[in-house]
Amino acid sequence: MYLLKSFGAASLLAATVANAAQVVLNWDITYTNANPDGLQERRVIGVNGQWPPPPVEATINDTLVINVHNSLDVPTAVHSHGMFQNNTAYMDGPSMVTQCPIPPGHDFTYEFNITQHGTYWIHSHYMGQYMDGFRTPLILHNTVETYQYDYDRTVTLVDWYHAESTEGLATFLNEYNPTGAEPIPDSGLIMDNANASLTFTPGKTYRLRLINMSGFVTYHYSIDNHTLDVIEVDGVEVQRQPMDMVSLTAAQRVSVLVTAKNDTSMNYYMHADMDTEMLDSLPDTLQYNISIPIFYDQTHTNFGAIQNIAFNNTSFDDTILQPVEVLAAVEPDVSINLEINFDVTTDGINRGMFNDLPYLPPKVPTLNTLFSEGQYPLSSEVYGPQTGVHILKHLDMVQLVLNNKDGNDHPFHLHGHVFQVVGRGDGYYDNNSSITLNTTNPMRRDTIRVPGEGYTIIRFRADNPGVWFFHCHIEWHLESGLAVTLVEAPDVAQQRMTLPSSMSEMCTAGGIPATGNAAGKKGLDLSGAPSGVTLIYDGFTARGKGAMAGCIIAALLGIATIVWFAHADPQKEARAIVESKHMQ
Ligand code: CU1
Ligand code: CU1
Ligand code: CU1
Ligand code: CU1
Repeated sequence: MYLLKSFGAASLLAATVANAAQVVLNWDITYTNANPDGLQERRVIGVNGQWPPPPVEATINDTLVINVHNSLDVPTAVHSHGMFQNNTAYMDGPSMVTQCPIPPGHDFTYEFNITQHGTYWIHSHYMGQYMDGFRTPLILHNTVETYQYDYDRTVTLVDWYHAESTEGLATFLNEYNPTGAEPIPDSGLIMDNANASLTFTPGKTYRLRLINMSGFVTYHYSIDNHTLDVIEVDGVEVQRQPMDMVSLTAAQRVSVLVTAKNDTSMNYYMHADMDTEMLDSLPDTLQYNISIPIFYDQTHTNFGAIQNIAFNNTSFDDTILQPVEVLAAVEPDVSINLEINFDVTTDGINRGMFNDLPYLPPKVPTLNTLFSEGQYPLSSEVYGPQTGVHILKHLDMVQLVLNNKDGNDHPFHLHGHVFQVVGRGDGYYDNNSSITLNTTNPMRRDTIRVPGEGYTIIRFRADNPGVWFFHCHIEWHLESGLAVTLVEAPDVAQQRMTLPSSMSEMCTAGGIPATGNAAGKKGLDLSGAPSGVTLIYDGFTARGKGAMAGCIIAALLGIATIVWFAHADPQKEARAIVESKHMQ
């Protein structure tokens, strides 16, 4: 170090480069079996025969290389959640957005520079596959961390299903589920295990990196009798903010500093409580509040009193957090209103959608279309009628107004960016709303809770040319269509990037066209592009239509019941008629 210093700035630069490592992971994606809740063994998706997949650690300026071999019998795709992927948009991972999925038996290498630090995660971005276990923390260290702490621990939270995600999707995206009731998890897990624990050394400070890797539920997190000092959300460092509890929607991360007591006479519990408001039914078999011990002293079982803090989904207001790196919000150049709702569509399925149009994946990945249909760099038609494409101009300040007409909260995630959250509240936001926005130094993050029948306003600079998915991170909702595609500065993307040839080879291997518009054709011939899954009746409100579809199906079920009863036992016919009337 002394030697280097004496050589001056040039050598320091050399030293920085020399420190930047290549972190190479060889991942064979495999099925294996696991029983993490101790209730039921099931097939899971792991890495190199292991489950859970290994956590990934790297340091800013490193290069991350993930050599993937797909040993599953279905395609896969790997997303590093929260990475900006500046100039490597094609390494982002979402299937049919920035790449063709990796076919069974095929290899693909993800390689990108780590330009960020903080808490992230890596997960499958192919259908609901990450709920089958293909998800793991991605911890990125800074060269010198802003906050001081003695120990760094990762605490993952997940919802756990005994049924495979394809089974859950088949039940959820089904005409017999007109209200869109989501599959209810069977368990909750802290650190992928029903019997995990942590150990605290007295007086030491712990950075706990909380990651909600769930497919569905929001968790409220607390530790009895300990304060949580929030220092990071979604990779953005914030001014130290003491809290009794923090909430994390699916895909959110929060780092907290916790200082251990100078007393080993008591051990304490940490708690992760599911936000039950989002569950359509509350089975007795599900343990909603999960707790694991933090041991100060493993030789005794004296536990500090369990604090019964009453949490709900508004107990933790993340919008009060202030990023360490101050950035004021500026007036947007463009504002896009995105209405969120759920409704039964022409295919008989209750779907989530933006602006009355559910997302349908195109026949060619949108990024491939961007590169191959270069003559239409600033028109959205080539991307297809139902990919929800919005073209963003390079360097515009973009505002998304998220108006949630659904009664439930939804966690919205933007790929390739963090955004500023300048407003959030109840009701519908429009130009006439007299709301004072927070423009001083608003919180930035990559996944935000949008309240039920409320709004959230986010802003970001369109400084990252590429194709970025924006969607609800509840896997059931994403798969039903609650997504749009932001095609950002396509003209600049074409100048700056070239798709690696391995990407077209992968499309060909999977029988997917590597070039062309959303229909796999040239120019503006979009015949055959996925479309036509739309709202059913005009003139009804969304809520009315959902209720109407529910009534029709209830009536059909009622009639079926009458027929069945009549055949099975004529004496029950009268009762069946009464029941069918009740259902209507
Ligand atoms: Cu992401
Ligand atoms: Cu994600
Ligand atoms: Cu959602
Ligand atoms: Cu995504």
